[in-house]
Amino acid sequence: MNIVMLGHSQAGKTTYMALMYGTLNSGSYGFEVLCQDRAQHKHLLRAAQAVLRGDYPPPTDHRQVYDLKLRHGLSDLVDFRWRDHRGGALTERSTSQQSADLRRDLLAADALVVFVDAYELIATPRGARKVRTLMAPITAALADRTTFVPLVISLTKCDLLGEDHDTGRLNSAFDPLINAVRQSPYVYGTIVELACGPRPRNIVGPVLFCLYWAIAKRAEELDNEIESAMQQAAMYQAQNHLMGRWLAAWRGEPHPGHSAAEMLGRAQAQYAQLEPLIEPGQKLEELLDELPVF
Ligand SMILES: Nc1nc2c(ncn2[C@@H]2O[C@H](COP(=O)(O)OP(=O)(O)OP(=O)(O)O)[C@@H](O)[C@H]2O)c(=O)[nH]1
Ligand SMILES: [Mg+2]
Repeated sequence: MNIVMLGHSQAGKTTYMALMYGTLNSGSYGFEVLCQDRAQHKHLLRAAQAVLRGDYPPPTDHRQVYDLKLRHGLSDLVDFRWRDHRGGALTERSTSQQSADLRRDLLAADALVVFVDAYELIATPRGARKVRTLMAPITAALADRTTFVPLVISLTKCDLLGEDHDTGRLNSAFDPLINAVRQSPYVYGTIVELACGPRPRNIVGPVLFCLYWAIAKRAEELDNEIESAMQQAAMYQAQNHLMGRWLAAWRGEPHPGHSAAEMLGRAQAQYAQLEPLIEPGQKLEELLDELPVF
């Protein structure tokens, strides 16, 4: 699963990535995120510890790709690739290679996490303008999607806003995108207020929202396959009488009893894949209960 992280330079993408890894790698919440690459693992943990001390990472100067895995107990749930675009990729001219790469990523991504500096958005007219320019290509690319994709709007630096900040005003900057998502049968969206620093807030929301939908989608596919295998098993079983067996032999088809057993075996194998997804899926639903879905 490809998760693409987007946002202007300085929006807080790399900071989030590190703190998300640090938080979930420790196994808190019953879920564990693991990075196969030992050097990246160490780098991310060090960066997460620094962020908790209020020490932020340097700007990203090239695209970073992390191969990660979500685990619950002893079950591996999802392998996912997390991409950190260099900031500014979105604002460059549409002829540039980066813009083309971005559109390709937007259409191919299995999940999208868009980062917006909430403090800049609220405090400066420039911040609101930047959000409009950022949202336009995303809204356009999502309208062209014909496959399922979760989308998270991550509002960063919410620790810099007052306790009683105007959430409605913050959210209204995304109305066109949110409306486009509501119209689309393929996109499942949410919006999360984040704080990355010594007093972190909502860190697991964006990543677990994306992974939850991937797991839910897989569970739905398996459920459909099990139902179809069970129906076929019942159909073969109904033909498993003297005349049915004779007809199958006459047509050169397999024994209906064997076909029914094969279909039951298939359903059982699919259930063995579905079963480990049920409990973590329910736990994720509880963890994400507070997030709006549009
Ligand atoms: N107060 C506060 N500052 C943050 C937070 N997240 C990021 N910052 C600040 O924002 C700066 C930029 O964060 P980065 O994570 O490097 O931003 P980026 O989106 O990766 O930027 P590029 O790599 O240039 O694309 C950091 O150096 C911090 O100063 C946050 O949650 N709270
Ligand atoms: Mg960065």
